Amino acid sequence: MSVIEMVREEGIAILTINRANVLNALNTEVLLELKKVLSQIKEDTSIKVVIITGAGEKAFVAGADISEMVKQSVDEGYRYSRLGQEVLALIENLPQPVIAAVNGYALGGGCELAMACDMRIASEKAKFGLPEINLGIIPGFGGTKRLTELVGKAKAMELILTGEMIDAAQAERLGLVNQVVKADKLLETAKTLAQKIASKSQIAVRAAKLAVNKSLYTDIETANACEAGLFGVCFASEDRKEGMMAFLEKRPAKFKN
Ligand code: CO8
Repeated sequence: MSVIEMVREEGIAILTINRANVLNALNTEVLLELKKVLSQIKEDTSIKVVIITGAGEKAFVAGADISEMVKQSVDEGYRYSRLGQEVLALIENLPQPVIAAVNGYALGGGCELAMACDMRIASEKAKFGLPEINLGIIPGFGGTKRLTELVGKAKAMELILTGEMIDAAQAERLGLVNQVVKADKLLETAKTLAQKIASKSQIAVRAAKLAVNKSLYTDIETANACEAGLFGVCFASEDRKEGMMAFLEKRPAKFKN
């Protein structure tokens, strides 16, 4: 059985990281497989939204695979870190929105993976943390930047410097997750969110994701220029005409793209 399982439900692709016996720890095989699957999804316009979750009851992903890392040379560790960063950038830059359905432990590289997704729905059982400091290292898959952006410097510092875990309710209060739900409602909630997004104009959805992402790493003038360009693309679309006509005719819009 593959370490990444993909199930398609209409326009939604559900990816499950499948190494439950080691709490879905990310080894090189998982990262390379994720890279392959995500590269295929990127080109597949029939997939409108992606959900990423972990196999089993206990973990989303409990981090990079420590038993693999312990054997790595400095050079191998560097390349491993760059591979992880590349995969997470692929998620962030995927045209389709990506939802993390966090079913349990999201630690270290697993928390970093969840943070690279556009939204996070967490089960009540989920736990988040960047415990790398306890291993004598620091986050290596972009976590210092993404956590700081999501929760602000002081809390990011506290979590990174103590390595302590927080529960789903604390993660929600910090703005690290969008919503916390009962464990047995997790996938259903993620799918409902995905279906809602999949029902919109996909030109507008992709433009919105790109505009929000670009705004994070640039100044307001550049962000506004980028937004205006993407707004123009939406404005030129058939979906824009349909969306506005449907409003005026008091009926649901039927988007084509
Ligand atoms: N890597 C490898 N194996 C793991 C990992 C992991 N990250 N996490 C759990 N496992 C394995 C355990 O070794 C155990 O295997 P076995 O049954 O063969 O003994 C199995 O999964 C079940 O785990 P536990 O028995 O430990 O389960 P518990 O319920 O007692 O504890 C915890 C659950 C608290 C999640 C615990 O497993 C734990 O602390 N795991 C490690 C968490 C961690 O430190 N994660 C961060 C790793 S470092 C990282 O992610 C860096 C990312 C950037 C890398 C940059 C590259 C250089």
